[in-house]
Amino acid sequence: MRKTKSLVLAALTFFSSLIIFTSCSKAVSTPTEYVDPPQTTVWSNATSVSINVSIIQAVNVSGWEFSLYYVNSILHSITATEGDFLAKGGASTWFWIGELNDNFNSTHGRVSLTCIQLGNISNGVSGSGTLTTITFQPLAGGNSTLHLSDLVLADPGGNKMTPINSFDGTVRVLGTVDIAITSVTPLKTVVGQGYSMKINVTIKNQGDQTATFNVTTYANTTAIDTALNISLSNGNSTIVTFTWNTTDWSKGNYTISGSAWPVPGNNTLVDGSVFVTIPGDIKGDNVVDIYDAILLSNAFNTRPDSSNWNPNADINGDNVVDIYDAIILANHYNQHYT
Ligand SMILES: [Ca+2]
Ligand SMILES: [Ca+2]
Repeated sequence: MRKTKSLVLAALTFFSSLIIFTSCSKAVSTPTEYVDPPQTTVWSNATSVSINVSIIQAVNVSGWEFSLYYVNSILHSITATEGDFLAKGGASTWFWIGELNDNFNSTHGRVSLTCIQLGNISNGVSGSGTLTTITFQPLAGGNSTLHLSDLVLADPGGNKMTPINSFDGTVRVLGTVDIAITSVTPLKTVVGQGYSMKINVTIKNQGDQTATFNVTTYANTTAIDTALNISLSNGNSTIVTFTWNTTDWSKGNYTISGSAWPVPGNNTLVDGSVFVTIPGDIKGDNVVDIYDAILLSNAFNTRPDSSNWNPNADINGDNVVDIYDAIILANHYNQHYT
């Protein structure tokens, strides 16, 4: 048993050494271009962000060329400058920006660059260095891959070298989060104690990235209802309907507000008030009497799309003023409180 284990261990050791040796020998012989650093993080309101494209394990290079693709809703390419690599050979160099194009296609921009040694060159450049520094302006929150493509390395004889390894990079742009409650609308202004009512809250994402947040509605300072994990893309609005069950709430006037959390900035709106009273007190004057009966009668058989709809007369909140509301009113007739 022990012998078998030792054999397995020996075999594993042999194979891992083989893998390490193979990958090392491959890495040493293959020139590799990479976005440097592999990941850069920047705020969306920064004026610019620069990244390098660098090379290692170069051998006898006299010219290089590549394209780099980026997400054009996240980044705008501003400029590119030559790095130190090819100038290390001592000869003059010619650096050419073939393309700084935000609109390569509907989603991506492309930077295409070329650099060669000038004159009658016998020796290229070996080793490592920076090929170029590319500067972008961040546009909006999100991630953009920086994809290296169409890599060319040439020797002084004008021969193309292969293979070339490459490693892409990423620019992560942190967008601004700006969630605003733009309206808080209680769907009735008078509610019978013990009944439920709806509150519509309109929320707008004024930032530059999709945000996920929660919204809580309040009566005075006490929470009514919370909607969790609302996801809203930038520039868009949504209406969330909350339910306020007034059971266990005292009679009286309440100021209604909505608040988004956790988000930075001013995200609370106080808008509208609701009077909690005896069921049937449609008028909201602390007594159920003939005036309330008249208001109910005026709205009898209506629904929310009716011209004479009175949401306060829909005492049980089922979107119709009918006999059931009249019965509730009758059951509380002549009741009052101070
Ligand atoms: Ca009344
Ligand atoms: Ca009703």
